[in-house]
Amino acid sequence: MTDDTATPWHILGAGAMGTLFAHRLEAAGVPVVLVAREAGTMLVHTLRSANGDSEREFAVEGPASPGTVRRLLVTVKAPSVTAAVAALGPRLAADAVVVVLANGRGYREALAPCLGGRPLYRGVTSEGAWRESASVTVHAGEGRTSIGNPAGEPLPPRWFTAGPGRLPRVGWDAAIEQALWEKLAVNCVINGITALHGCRNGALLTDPAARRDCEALLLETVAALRALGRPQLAAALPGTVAAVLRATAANRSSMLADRLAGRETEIDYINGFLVARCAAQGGRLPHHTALLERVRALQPTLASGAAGGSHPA
Ligand code: KPL
Repeated sequence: MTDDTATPWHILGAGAMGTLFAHRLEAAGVPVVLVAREAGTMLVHTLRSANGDSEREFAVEGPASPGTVRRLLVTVKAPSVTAAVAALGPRLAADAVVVVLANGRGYREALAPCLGGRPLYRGVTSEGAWRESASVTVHAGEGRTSIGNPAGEPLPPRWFTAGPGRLPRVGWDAAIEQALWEKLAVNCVINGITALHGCRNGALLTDPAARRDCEALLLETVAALRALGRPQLAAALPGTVAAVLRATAANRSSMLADRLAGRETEIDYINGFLVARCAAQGGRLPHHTALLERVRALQPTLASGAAGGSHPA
């Protein structure tokens, strides 16, 4: 039987979120191995936060390194999730736990063959972190992280309580499907516009042109959520978006950060997912569709492996 406290967590994606969780897990006594595109020996890595710098050394494996993977936290960006997990597929233990912590939705079907019947756990986080360099991550703001099984699992499993559940501000969410929809809706309203206007989140409250675009998208998202049978989320969304914009006013959204770094964005997995869901019911979202096309036109067609969160400064 697996000893849950001694089982290492493999973290796929050594970007901002991956390294943030690597530090936090090890600080809680949970062993961690980073999985990068290429195997290395060790990565000496610094986490910079309001409490100062903390340095740790992590083992780095490549996808094809030897050894079994029993616990996998996937922190690569949405467009890279399926290929990254597929590359690791042969190493996954029969009872492996796979948790995806990435913005956006729409990779479940593509991932299913790689999981071979294992459940897909999902996480949602509001932790703010950005990558200063390959060896430094800045933890810009504390947030909450929820993990759960979208197919339904009311109580936290042992792997959770022995692993991520030991971290502060990380909880099991039996209603993770609701949290995923809420996060998707917030990202639909904020991320694309900030990428397009090249502005920080707070400008969606203060800059007239960005604010107009934001309000149009918000109204359309509220209508979409109602049409998709999520009236409570729809009713709460204006307040939720305003609160997120105030709390992250000085930050760059992850999509703006991707755009500025010349990486592929998550637009197809955020606004694209909502447009496709509504289209399947015969609904149209003209503002989301226009944004989708404009952001797609800005981006190179690159595969991205770097995970990120929200970026200040
Ligand atoms: O999740 C975010 C992101 O940037 O991806 C928000 C909530 C918009 C904060 O920046």
